[in-house]
Amino acid sequence: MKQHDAIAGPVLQCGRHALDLSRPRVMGILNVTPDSFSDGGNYLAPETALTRARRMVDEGAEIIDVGGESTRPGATPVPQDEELRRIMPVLEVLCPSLPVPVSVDTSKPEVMRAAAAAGAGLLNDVNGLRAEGALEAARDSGLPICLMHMLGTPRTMQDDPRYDDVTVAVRDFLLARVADCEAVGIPRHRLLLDPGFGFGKRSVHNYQLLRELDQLVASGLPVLVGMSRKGMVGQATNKPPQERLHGSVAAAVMAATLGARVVRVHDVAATREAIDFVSAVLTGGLPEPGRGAGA
Ligand code: 7PJ
Repeated sequence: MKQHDAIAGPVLQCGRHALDLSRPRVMGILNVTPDSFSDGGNYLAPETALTRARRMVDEGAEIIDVGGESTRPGATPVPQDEELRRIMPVLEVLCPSLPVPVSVDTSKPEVMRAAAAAGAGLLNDVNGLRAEGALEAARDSGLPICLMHMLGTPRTMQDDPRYDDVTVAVRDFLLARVADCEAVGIPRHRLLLDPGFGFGKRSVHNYQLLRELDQLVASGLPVLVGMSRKGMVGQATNKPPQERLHGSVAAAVMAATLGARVVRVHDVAATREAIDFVSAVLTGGLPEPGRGAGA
């Protein structure tokens, strides 16, 4: 990769925050789904969410991704009112308080509208704006949008997914979604693309997608990836989810090296350190304005 490729990059306007993608950024995951050991009703209190989010920012997260609907394989959909009840109190505290944009992991148009009104900085839709009304809600928000590829729905996606060539299928799908976005008036400079690791893919598909990530990067749109603690990491390292840190960091390093601009992770501090090293190599060690050179 030529040095100028590594340091050129768009600046996304995420509400009141500008997000410079001239080097890879870390998105910290903040789940506000109910504690799986309880019977529900036990959501993350906004103050607890703020403490967790602030800690991720201190560790180097430059986006916080808030999600109120589990998209794990086999998960059943959460009704809209329920999703709003989970995330809105958290967004109302986080959006005005954090020094970084808050992204909202949702596929529902009404949740997108409410999130934008509460000051969210980015919409992250694992369904690629395919729900009825989602394109329009995303357009009206004025926010950047991450379009992700998923085969099927979270409930069905791991039922025997098949592809002729997964990289071609994912790229064609995402570019068709970009065209659909442009057709309703969402300019491409507001879009990010995500191959959707683990969403309707076997490990062999996930590994090919990562190996060939440069083909998605070649679209010219910034690429976001989420592999943190996923099955593709566990499959290679033979570790349960809580012990997938090192494999997840390796996945983030590979993605950043191949040109990904955002990595969505649980373990911010470790990922940030590794990604800072990748950035240093790609930029030839140019210090980033506003950040300690660490020399
Ligand atoms: C992703 C996501 C991902 C984007 C989840 C998990 C499952 N959003 N939301 N990309 N994964 N954009 O974190 O294991 O890969 S939820």
